[in-house]
Amino acid sequence: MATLKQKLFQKIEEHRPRTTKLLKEHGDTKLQEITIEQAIGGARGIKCLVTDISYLDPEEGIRFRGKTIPETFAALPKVPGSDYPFVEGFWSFLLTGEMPSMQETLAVVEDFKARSQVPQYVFDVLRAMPRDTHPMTMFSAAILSMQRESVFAERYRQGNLKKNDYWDPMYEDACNLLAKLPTIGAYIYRMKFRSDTPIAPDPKLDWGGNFAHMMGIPHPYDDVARMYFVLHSDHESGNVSAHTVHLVASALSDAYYALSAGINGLAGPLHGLANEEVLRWTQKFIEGLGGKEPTDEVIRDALWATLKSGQVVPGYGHAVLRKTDPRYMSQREFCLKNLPDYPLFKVISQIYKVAPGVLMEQGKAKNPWPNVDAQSGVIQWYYGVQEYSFYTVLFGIGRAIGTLANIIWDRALGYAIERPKSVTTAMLEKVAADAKK
Ligand code: HAX
Repeated sequence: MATLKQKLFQKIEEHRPRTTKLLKEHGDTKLQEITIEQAIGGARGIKCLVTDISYLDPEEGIRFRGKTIPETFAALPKVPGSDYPFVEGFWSFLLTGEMPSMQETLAVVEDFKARSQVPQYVFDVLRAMPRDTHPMTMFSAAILSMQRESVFAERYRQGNLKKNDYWDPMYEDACNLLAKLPTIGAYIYRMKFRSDTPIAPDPKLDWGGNFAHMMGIPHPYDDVARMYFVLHSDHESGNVSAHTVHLVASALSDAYYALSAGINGLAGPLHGLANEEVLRWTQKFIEGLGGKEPTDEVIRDALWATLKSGQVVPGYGHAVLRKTDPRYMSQREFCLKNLPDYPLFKVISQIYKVAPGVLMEQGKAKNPWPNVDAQSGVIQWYYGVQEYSFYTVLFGIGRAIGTLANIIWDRALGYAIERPKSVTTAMLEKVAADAKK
């Protein structure tokens, strides 16, 4: 049986001629025209990134390597006794585009175990930080602190690494880093929020199962972890975290620098931190009810109060999606099955009923429907993770899977250092005036 790395290499060699041909024979073919609105408005919709790992259709939502979320979950090898798949198998699938067999998946599980030991200095770094430091800051710092381990940086420094081989040490860094992230995340949680009582990893467990074990939360939290990490892994390349990882790595910064930077982007309230904001908003709303049942009218008023104070409604809207996020639906289905009568879930569902109408009435948001973050916190809360500042770390562990898979392929296909062009406002004004003539 070929190892994942050998299989990946075969896929890379098969793929390379496609990229070379596009560049050499069709490099000057126009992809689209760019408007002033796009230049000022966050490069929205500008097609200037290439990835085969996932694609986000505005109506349908995400597909991983061509598969929808339900198709992905259905096809991946499952952890024995669980409804959810091995995250390790998903990693293999994202990297190669081929669904791994159980045997191939278990080989990745073993490979990750061999790479999973976190150096003591990482814990020392975390312990040296003030205990009230945000968990995302800790997570990013822990990743960055391990940069000295980078195989890519070391091999590049040695001066004999060829461009065609860049993907190889990038693969090593990505696997070494990924294997350690559950331990780091759980350590931050237990250190900060469980009276500094870290739990050692269990070498018998898979990546997701071990995370649940180290969090100290029994089954079915292991399934929650597996589901959560897969759902949050990738959302094509233009979102802030994925784009940042890609951008930083394009300078041939290694995976540690790149992922740490991406995590910093994920920490923004318009991106990953929205899941924290959703719970903050909802809990404040529930407190304000003073024990009364929320009616649609009360929810409507609270949403309007948020909008009128100039804030966004967290968990709603999306830069690309134009319908309810299938990642939201996937988590909603989990809630309907496992916690249908949980009061917080009922409130979240009621907000789902009311918020789109309010946002449509306000008329600003192009997408009034919920995104992934509107539904993820309630599951954590139900299983006892009620410290919502931790939620984005969970997102970050998942996001690492997609972004690291991407930068391995970036190096394999020789993608260039990223360098979009800027213009001045006066230049835009001239273009606008010339267009009117
Ligand atoms: N509440 C209030 N106003 C909203 C809104 C919301 N949920 N979503 C969009 N708008 C507003 C925008 O702020 C913008 O207002 P201005 O014209 O005054 O600037 C206007 O509607 C048009 O924005 P848009 O084109 O629909 O949305 P963008 O592509 O600019 O932004 C965001 C997409 C996700 C950032 C946006 O919808 C938002 O702020 N949502 C709330 C925060 C959130 O849930 N973020 C998580 C998104 C998913 C994700 O990345 N997860 O990690």
